[in-house]
Amino acid sequence: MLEKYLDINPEVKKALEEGRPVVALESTIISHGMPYPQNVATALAVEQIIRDNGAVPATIAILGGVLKVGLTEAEIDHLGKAGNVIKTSRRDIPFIIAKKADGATTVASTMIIAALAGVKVFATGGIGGVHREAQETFDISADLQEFAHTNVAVVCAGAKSILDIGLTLEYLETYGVPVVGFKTEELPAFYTRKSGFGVDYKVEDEKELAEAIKAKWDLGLNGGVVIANPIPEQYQMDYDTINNAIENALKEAKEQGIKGKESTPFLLAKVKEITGGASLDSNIKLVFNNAEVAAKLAVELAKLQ
Ligand code: PSU
Ligand code: MN
Repeated sequence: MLEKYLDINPEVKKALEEGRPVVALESTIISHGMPYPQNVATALAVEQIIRDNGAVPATIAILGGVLKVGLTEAEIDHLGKAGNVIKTSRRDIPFIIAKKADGATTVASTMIIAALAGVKVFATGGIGGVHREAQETFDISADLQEFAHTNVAVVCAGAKSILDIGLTLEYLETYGVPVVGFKTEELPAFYTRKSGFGVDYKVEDEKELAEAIKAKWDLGLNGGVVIANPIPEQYQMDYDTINNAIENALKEAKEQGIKGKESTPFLLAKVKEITGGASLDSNIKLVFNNAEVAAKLAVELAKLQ
């Protein structure tokens, strides 16, 4: 039945059958998170980093209504260029299938498709969360509910301050989602290493992380894990520069009445524009850093199976 919907590329399929490490990657970051051509160059470089660290990359998207696990270079290029690829979260998946459309998967839908394929580890830049003023707007990313249910470990660079980081952490706590700091006690804030918020647990290496994740799922404690990996020191942005840019982006979004699924892509593009591209450079570097940790985590998890 699943085969009707799911197309796992031969290399990924073989790795999964042999119990070798695989790392999932999302595609909204390609279509809506970064401009062309940096989006495509980044996606391809991330795949290479995953290979260099001993795992097989599986970029996930929906193409012509088929759930794809593992894309070709041409398919990644198409997602990066197309401009009409639909941002696809949990609610959208069945309709993108029925319409035989192209969908770029968010963290939530990438987790769903990764879990269907049996991929346990996923690397990205930033996850969605509880937006500022969510008390009024109810804007809470579907990513958070996915973490509550779906067994995939996601390496990210913490929560961006376009979000309300405190409320995002409260939400995750309520749903039993561990927020783990990779070699840090402080939750990183994407462009910067510091946020002023702590993590639930600091882990020292990928092996300890793999042991905790295995124990969680062995015990039937279903759901994802947020692994917060700080941007390398040399690439982090100046705290005030980035926060001013975010404040201005939020103000503009409010003035223009941006809401729903448009909100996150709008804010990311605005922040990039305001910082003159510096935020894009940081964004690319932190994704590379996350890919490396995710690959090493997948290697450690494979050893424990
Ligand atoms: N944060 C980023 N870059 C991104 C996203 C978030 O720094 O590309 C994307 C991810 O795909 C994430 C999605 O799952 O935005 C969240 O969108 P929303 O807030 O509409 O759920
Ligand atoms: Mn939202």
